[in-house]
Amino acid sequence: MNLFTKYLHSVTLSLSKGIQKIACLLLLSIPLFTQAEDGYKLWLRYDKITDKAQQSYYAPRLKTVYADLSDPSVKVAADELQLAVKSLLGFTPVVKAAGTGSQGLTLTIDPKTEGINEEGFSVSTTPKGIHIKARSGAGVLYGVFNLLKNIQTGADPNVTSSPEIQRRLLNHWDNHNGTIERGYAGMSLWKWYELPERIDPRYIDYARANASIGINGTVLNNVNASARFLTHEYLGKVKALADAFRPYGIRVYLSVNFAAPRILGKLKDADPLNPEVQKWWADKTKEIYDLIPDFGGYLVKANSEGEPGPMDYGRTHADGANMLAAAVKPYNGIIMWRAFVYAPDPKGDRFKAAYEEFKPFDGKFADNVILQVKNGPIDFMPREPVSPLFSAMEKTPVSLEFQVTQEYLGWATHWVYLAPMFEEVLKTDTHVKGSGSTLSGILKGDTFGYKMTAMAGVANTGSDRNWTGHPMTQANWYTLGRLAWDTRLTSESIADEWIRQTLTRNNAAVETIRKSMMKTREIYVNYTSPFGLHHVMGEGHHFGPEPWLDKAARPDWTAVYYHRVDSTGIGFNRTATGSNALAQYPGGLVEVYQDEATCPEPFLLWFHHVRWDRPMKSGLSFWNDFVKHFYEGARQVQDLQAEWQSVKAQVPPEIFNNVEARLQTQYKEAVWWRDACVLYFQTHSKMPVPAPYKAPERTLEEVKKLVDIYHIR
Ligand code: GCW
Repeated sequence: MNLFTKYLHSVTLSLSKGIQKIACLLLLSIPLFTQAEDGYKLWLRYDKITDKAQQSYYAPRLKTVYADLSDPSVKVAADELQLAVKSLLGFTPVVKAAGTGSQGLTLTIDPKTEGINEEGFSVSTTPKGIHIKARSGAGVLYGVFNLLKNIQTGADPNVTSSPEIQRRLLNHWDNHNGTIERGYAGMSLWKWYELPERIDPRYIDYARANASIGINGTVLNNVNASARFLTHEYLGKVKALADAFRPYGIRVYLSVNFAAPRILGKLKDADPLNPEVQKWWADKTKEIYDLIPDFGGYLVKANSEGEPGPMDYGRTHADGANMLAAAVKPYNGIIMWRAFVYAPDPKGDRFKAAYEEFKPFDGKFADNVILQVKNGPIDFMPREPVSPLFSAMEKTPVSLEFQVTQEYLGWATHWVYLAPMFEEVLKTDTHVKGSGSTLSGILKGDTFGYKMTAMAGVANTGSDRNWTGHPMTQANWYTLGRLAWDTRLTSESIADEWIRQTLTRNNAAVETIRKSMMKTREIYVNYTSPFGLHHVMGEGHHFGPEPWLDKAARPDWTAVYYHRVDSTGIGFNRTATGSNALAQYPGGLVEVYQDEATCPEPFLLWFHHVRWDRPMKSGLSFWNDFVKHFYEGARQVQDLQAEWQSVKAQVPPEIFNNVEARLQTQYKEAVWWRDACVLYFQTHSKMPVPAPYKAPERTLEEVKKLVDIYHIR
């Protein structure tokens, strides 16, 4: 080898070494660029089916799909099947025109199908095939998603089902600038500046996820509504979203600003009895329906927390709602009028406000108005008794608003599975027509014969890759849809199916995770608000403990207004000797709560001022039991940590790490809650922290400083 060839040789060698290095680096970095299981796919992961019996049962039946693709919902159902079956069973079904074969999966719309309602479906298996029948395209789509769920959970695919509630909605509190009121999972999903031209593929995944759990409506914007959403420019953007969601059976609704005729229309007022105002709404509504023929209607927060409303002009809620109802009536639209209304009254009881405001108008609302009521009388606390309005409005349909985003339940760092809370609310016996009159019976229309029914949840979604920030709280979005479809479902069964589709199908791991999930809400209650303590969170941001808060812009935004602590005890007397809010309930429910001796302990401080030395069921004094709950609650977060560690090998690593880290934060914050509440209430009870618990090492003054970190003052 001469010198030159030697030189060439070494150059090539080092070059190839360099290339090798680059290749190695590239290989190593691939995982950074490919998508790990990070939660983006939600419960639509369609993890491979490994069970041989299942494979051989489903494979022949799913090879061919017979469907009439001219219906847009059937078309997306067939698309979903292709995507899902490829992933579940490793092949892509062939889609053929309807009626050309007998073996395989048939998707049929038959408006005369009996035994189901407009959105219901039936899935039935035969020796050679599977048949999905429905009265509408949306029904077919729901049937397909139900089948896919049952394949993944190993359940019987033969199901006939219809939704119990007609309108099953997400309420987004999203603002036009991309922020989300009480949103903890990033920014808004809606990229207003890109719309209407660009449809982010994420909108389609959002629609798929919702359709898979039966959600059929979305209110796109915050109830503290900017009038901007009603401009022609924005309506074009809303139309683009409505068009994208329509095949998935999802209608679009808007929150409206009651003063829009003044703000946008430059009218002198927004008085609902002013004919010019009425005309403005009629014209605006026509403009909307010209663009979006199936537009759902308006959601309205009026005369609440500073929002404009009919009372600004001496009119009533009924005047305001009925004026808007008349505008949407020609198009079959509806008005969802929120009952979250409470005037500041230092001597009053906010608990009573909504009932006092709306009860007199029962029967005075137009027939396309539905009153939207939060589950509890105050505001989405970790545990509330049900709002007395549900049993009070016999002639006005009432819908339920849950909060899926965890404004008062630890934002996106605390693992709280909300299904047990939703279930507790829905199964509450209101006693309105004797015992057994559950809240779900009222919502479904059984109790008072409503023609219109609805259930809504304030969304916990955002631009985070995994949609909800905390991977485990995807289950809360899932729950909302499932329960609005079927209020009889149990929290356990919902958790089970969610875990099997989202995290793992390993039975032992499913059981561990499900058991953890089932405990999370009570654990949160234990370390933040045992025995019905409520509204003791940080001012404004509503995070962390601030039970000492005694001054705010309104008295009913302080903590002391609610817990009424003094040297004798704690709790709000809402019986006849106190605010008498209890009297707003039907007699049977009054009986449940009115006697301190028999009132269920989880609701004690909602209705009674309880003495520190009151004996509890546990045998402990109230003070000792109260303190015990804070300590045990914080300790139980450590149980959750250990249980989560035990499923490490069974869940996708990125999700595992995410939850593991959030649990560390949760523990830290649970201890913060514990120390803050115990130290503060102790200044009133003057009683020691009972053994075996050790008094917090930090002082109350030290703990008080922590909440300021969250204040944006
Ligand atoms: O819970 C309170 C929230 C407000 C919210 C309001 C409401 C949208 O703190 O942020 O405003 O309820 O439900 O209208």
